[in-house]
Amino acid sequence: MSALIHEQASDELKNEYRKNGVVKIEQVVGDDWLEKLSSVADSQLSNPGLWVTDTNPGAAKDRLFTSRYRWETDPIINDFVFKSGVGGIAAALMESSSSRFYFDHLLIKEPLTGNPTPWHQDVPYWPFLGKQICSAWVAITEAKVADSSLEFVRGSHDWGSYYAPEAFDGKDGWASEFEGEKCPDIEASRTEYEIVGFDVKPGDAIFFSAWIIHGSPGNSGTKRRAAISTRWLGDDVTWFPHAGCDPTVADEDTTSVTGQYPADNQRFPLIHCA
Ligand SMILES: O=C(O)CCC(=O)C(=O)O
Repeated sequence: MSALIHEQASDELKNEYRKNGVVKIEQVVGDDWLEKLSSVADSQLSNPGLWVTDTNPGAAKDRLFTSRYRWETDPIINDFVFKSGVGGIAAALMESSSSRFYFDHLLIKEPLTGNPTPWHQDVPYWPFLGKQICSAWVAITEAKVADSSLEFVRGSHDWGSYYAPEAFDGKDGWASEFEGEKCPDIEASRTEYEIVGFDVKPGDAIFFSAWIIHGSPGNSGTKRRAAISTRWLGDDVTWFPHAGCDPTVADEDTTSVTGQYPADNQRFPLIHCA
């Protein structure tokens, strides 16, 4: 099934997204995309790009690997961003007339990876403000909550919180320049929160607000867990560079002006417009 079929997300899905901050949509992309995305995962693991986190370079086990911002140079990722249709679904769920693209994020956990993805909110990592910011996390492989899939604190996108970003590999990187409140230790007090997780099959997508608290365990399974998250900006978004945010696109790289809508077609291309 093609993502274009979902472009006008149903009212039910929009309501669920508005209320919970997250929805899963099955079979958003088909085998043609999955084959290409798997080949990108393989080639990134052996020949990583510029913006990489890698806890165990070269290893086939116990390795958390992420690679960001490949869309400008990798033709498969570029095609996926412009042609897969996920940007249209993102706009529909955010109830935005448009979506601009921010960046792509390949996320791989090899078998028996210890590193969890820490519980976090995305928006403090990024140089934007606005309620209409979301991710489309597309599963390239199967993933189960028990082993490696994503979990969310339902409704936390509406808490009005803005918690400090934390590096996925636990190291002191750019995120540590942020000064602010830490995300509560959700893992230590799971019963105090309404946690919802999603088992996924290859091609399923989880769309979630950049404000929702989410995380994942390592990978206790025996197979690779791989996904690609693409990041989408809606009508109400403004440019907000700040200390501790992702340096892939910094203030000097864009024509965007602080406090204004980021109409920079080079850096943040308009992918969907009603
Ligand atoms: O795949 C993961 O474990 C983390 C994904 C995530 O945090 C994101 O896409 O924002």
